[in-house]
Amino acid sequence: MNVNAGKTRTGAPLDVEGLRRDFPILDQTIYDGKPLVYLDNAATSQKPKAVIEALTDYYTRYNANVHRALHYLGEQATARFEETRAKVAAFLNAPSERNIVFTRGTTESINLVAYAWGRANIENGDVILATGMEHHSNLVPWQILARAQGAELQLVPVLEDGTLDRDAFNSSLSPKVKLLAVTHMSNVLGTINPVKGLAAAAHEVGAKVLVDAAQSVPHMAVDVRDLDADFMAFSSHKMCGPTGAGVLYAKETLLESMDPFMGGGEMISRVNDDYSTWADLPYKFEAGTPNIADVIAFGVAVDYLSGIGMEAIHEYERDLTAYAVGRLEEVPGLRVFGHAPERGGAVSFEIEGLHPHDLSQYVDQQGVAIRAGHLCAQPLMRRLGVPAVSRASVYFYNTEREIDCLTDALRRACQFFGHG
Ligand code: C6P
Repeated sequence: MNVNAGKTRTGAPLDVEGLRRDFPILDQTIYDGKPLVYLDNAATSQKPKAVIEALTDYYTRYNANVHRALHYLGEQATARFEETRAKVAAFLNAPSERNIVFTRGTTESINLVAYAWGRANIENGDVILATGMEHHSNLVPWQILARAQGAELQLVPVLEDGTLDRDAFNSSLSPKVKLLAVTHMSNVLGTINPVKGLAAAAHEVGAKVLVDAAQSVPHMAVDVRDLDADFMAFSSHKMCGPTGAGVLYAKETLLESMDPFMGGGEMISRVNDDYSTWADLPYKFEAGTPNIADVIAFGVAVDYLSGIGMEAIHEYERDLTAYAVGRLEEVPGLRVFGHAPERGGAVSFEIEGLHPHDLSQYVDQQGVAIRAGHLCAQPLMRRLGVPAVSRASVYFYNTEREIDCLTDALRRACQFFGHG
């Protein structure tokens, strides 16, 4: 297994040990001296020193509100804040910074679309098409919208191998479908959905397409123009940035046509006694003081990932994930959920007869952090026939040695609980 297949921009293999040194948190032992193995990256990634320092730097050198202060500090803060917008636009190959709205994260971005676009565009009898592998964040806002507007929410089924049922998708398409809301990469199955093809088919019947990119943008090169997404949502904290910052990308014509999501300071052009006019894009959708420090540090995270190269990260993780699936399946009684040919590094599994919470607590005692639960995907859990799963999820700083630690810990868990 060649886990060094990921190549950086210079063509050199990914220097994983070097990259790990950028992450102070990884260099520690926990409990009675166990080296920390962090395999819960789909929940949130760790942060490199440069990102942590950017936060301190903002608060120690140029803390000020943005877009309003005419003093030195305010100008510094505004410039750095807006630099992140330009970096994010370039990272996604978006046409301009006007397409980039800062939010608190994926969940808020999707809710923004559900309220500001959905309430004006979804009518009684319309269909919203989502899939059976959506995170609750890309499902519950559509349930609320469908109920409010008298629309129908349909879910494209998931096949046994963890891919979408393409035939069912095709036969669900009709002019009644006004929105396709689809995850780019499943946080449970790891499946990478063929979003470009799905979007093209949805566009043919006149639907708009929202891509939940919470798990894809951190791990692979994503080009919004190539995918032809109308809306795309993702979070900073899963891509080496701080929590509390995220992005809604949207096509400019759509943002122009939409009313604001929230009213308040910053999002207005003129406020009369009884009505107001709105600020230019994207500020129309950024009411109130934004999360300045975290957005600035998010820009540093984007630089950090760009410096490594998203293709290199994706390739490295593809090999590491294949290694992880192989090693996990050697554990007696263990079943991995999802074997899509195109997949990312979220690997969910069960060991027959062992509760995922007991399992994750046991491996935690061995120094290995994984996640257990329904992973905010209860409809998918029902489809898989389980109440919960265990999940290991990798990032570019994880190694084969850490996967071995996980599998050793799982084997010990089996012995401890009297299995195998
Ligand atoms: N999934 C996980 O452990 P927020 O919380 O807004 O940053 O992201 C929500 C979200 C939306 N879509 C997908 C596909 C996601 O994976 C997540 C977050 C975490 O799987 C926390 S439940």
